[in-house]
Amino acid sequence: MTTSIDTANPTATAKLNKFEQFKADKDGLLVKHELERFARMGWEAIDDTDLTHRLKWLGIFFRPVTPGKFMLRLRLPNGLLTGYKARTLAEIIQRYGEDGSADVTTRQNIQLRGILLEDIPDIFRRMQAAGLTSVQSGMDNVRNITGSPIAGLDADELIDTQGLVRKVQDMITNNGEGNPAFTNLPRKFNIAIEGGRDNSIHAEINDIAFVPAYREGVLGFNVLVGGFFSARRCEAAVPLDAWVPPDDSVVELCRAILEVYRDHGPRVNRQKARLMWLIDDWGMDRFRAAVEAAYGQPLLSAAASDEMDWDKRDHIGWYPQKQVGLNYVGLHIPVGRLQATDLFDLARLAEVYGNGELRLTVEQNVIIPNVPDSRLEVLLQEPLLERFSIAPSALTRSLVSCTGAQFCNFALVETKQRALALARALDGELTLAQPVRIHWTGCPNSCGQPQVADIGLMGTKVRKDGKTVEGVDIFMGGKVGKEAHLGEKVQQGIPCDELHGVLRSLLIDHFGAIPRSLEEAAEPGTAMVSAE
Ligand code: SRM
Ligand code: SF4
Repeated sequence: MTTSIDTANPTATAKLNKFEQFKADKDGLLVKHELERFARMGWEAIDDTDLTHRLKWLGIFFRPVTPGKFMLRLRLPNGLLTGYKARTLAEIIQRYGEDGSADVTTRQNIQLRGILLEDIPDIFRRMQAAGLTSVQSGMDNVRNITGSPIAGLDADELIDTQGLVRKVQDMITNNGEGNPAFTNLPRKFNIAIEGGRDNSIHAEINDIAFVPAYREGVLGFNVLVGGFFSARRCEAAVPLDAWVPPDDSVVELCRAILEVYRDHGPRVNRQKARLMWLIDDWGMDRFRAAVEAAYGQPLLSAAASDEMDWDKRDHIGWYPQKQVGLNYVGLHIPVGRLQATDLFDLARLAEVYGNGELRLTVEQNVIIPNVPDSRLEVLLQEPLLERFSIAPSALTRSLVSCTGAQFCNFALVETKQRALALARALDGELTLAQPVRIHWTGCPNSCGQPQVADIGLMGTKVRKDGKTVEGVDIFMGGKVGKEAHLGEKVQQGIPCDELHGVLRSLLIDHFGAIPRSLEEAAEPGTAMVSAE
């Protein structure tokens, strides 16, 4: 059973769990005013709740795996970056040498590593000067808001979401200053605004998703709500039966849904606190009526169907834009990991060959847009593209991985390095007619989205030969793009040292992979598409 909280007083629950208690004691955002003091004190002297929880309201994550070296999670609405911003981030992590790196995340965002708390005041000043913020990016806040990474470039796009995504972020964060109206949600919250036809941002796994739809001939968005993954339960979003035009109505509807969730969302059990639990408790009719009341005007019913009718694209390679003579170039970043020198290089490429813009994808890759035809060939010869390829091999191409044991204390297994090594080894052994999307996630929290993958691997512990070893549960059947649906667990408890053989068999049996050894022995004329 869930407990609703008093609308007038968001902390008036009958029974407060530890998280609700510390939020009621002191809002996370308030540590903003203590950063200079924290920097002088050193992390060891900071109050434990401030250190391990409240700092996340500013995007500063204490990492128990690397105590003293913090992670900084940014907000990059719609995955938009510029060369100038990338260079600012590179300068920040450059100072930390081998400890400093940056990861492109599954919410088309960036997380910096190796950060020292004493540097935070200066880092925040530099970020502010570059138009960057990390505010409200962790804990019970709205995460980075996603949109098509080729918004404004795609000839087939229906709505350019860049401005709307930015406006929604500005509403939620008070233009990056921090907004106490939305810093005490019952739990984390995800919003996606899709303007293209291929569901590029996994609309179905967001708490609110806007998807393009024509209603009585007018283009706008149908609204889905309640999608989420958690260790306890994973659900695809369901229709709110609402349609909004592509204007400030989107911002207002986000505000209304967030207010309803903030004021009535369940707060007793954190495993049952995401938006879908409120919808379950109330039923959709009551939830919709409450949203309508907060919205302040009648909601139009949804359009009969949406316009997401394409298979999902991965944007790796180069493609002409809707602007004649311009192209976007999608670079594959292996498991999203970047070093300072990579960020400097990407900034340079964006400025020399494009118009200084960079875009990030939820597949943890980078796009350089606005490259004129005349500069494309030279860009493709740049040494960086040998590592960040536009034509990676089939399994490496679609590989996604969460942070895993290297930095995340929830992790049950190491993910990124293992994922890459296995994908490369299998690419060397097999040919595939099409990429197979393999997603790794280090624990049941599912940050690496194994449920959207062709093959999803979720870290677990396994008993083998009397010892506890790293292993995975295997998910299959995730479908993305049009008619997306979530995959299901098909095998469990596979020790990681047996995974190579298991994956090889799955790829052969279910995805038409052909061992290169057989291919080499085949008769001439039976050529297959190479995975490389
Ligand atoms: Fe996540 C918690 C990393 C996307 C579900 N996630 C965490 C923490 C913060 C745990 C921690 O404190 O160590 C991880 C930080 C590790 C680190 O040092 O990097 C973490 N999550 C990530 C990232 C970096 C994975 C990646 O490598 O890309 C992604 C950052 C996105 C961003 O830029 O904001 C990331 N996390 C996701 C997603 C995918 C998505 O949004 O599409 C999910 C599933 C979708 C969802 O939330 O509904 C996800 N993360 C979780 C959960 C489970 C939430 C729940 O309701 O139970 C947790 C645990 C929690 O919040 O208690 C979690
Ligand atoms: Fe950490 Fe687990 Fe999320 Fe991976 S899935 S980043 S291991 S919380």
